[in-house]
Amino acid sequence: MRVGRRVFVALSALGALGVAFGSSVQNVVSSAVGSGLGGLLPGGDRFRIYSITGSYPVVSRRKYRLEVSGLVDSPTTFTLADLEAMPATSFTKAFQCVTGWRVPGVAWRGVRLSEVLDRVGVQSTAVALTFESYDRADTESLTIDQAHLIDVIVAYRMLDGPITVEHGGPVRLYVAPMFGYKSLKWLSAIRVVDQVVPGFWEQNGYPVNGWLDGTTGPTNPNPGLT
Ligand SMILES: Nc1nc2c(c(=O)[nH]1)N[C@H]1C(S)=C(S)[C@@H](COP(=O)(O)O)O[C@H]1N2
Ligand SMILES: [Mo]
Repeated sequence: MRVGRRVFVALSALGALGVAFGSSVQNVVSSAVGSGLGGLLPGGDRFRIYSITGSYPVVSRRKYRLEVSGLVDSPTTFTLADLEAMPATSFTKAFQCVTGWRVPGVAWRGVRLSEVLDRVGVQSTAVALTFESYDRADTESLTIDQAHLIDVIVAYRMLDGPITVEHGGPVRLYVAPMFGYKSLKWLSAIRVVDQVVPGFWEQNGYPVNGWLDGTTGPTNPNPGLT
């Protein structure tokens, strides 16, 4: 489960600043770009801030839009206020990157992805979702079944505040049962499609099904869920 040198070189060619896979490089990068509130946590329990593009797309809370389209009955564009007006879910869980770093006790709040899907009406031919980012670089995928897990959320709060721009705010995906790369930042669009389309990290070698326990599926629901 590692991204090879070829990929790292490709990323560098793209001007990647925030993505590095050697731990020493990674530490340099995380201190260089800052690590938000995670930086206040003791010891090694800190977020590394990742950005494939080397910069952060800045989208204001007022201008933020989430477009949901594809195999749905009612294609819908959600504002942040729309998302905040929907039933909210909050829980706390460790955030884990596949490269080994881990941040315990991260608080999240958002709306379940299943709730968003119910609003637009997923059609019977749907198999998977693809996710797009305002960075126009990262993409992700989930099967329809994975998208209905109760701890897969469209998140608008993290670490007890609005999600900061470096952490993917105003809105990011948070796929609690999977490694961090599934939790796409700066979420701009969700398309309901008829096949799984591997996302950016998967095209570079990470498993499409990024379960934290390395097995075939979640073992137990998130105990911290409220
Ligand atoms: N748009 C976008 N989302 C992304 C990434 C990225 O580079 N760009 N990196 C992923 C990876 S590998 C991880 S571990 C987490 C890191 O989240 P953080 O940057 O908030 O620490 O974001 C994920 N989502
Ligand atoms: Mo990651």
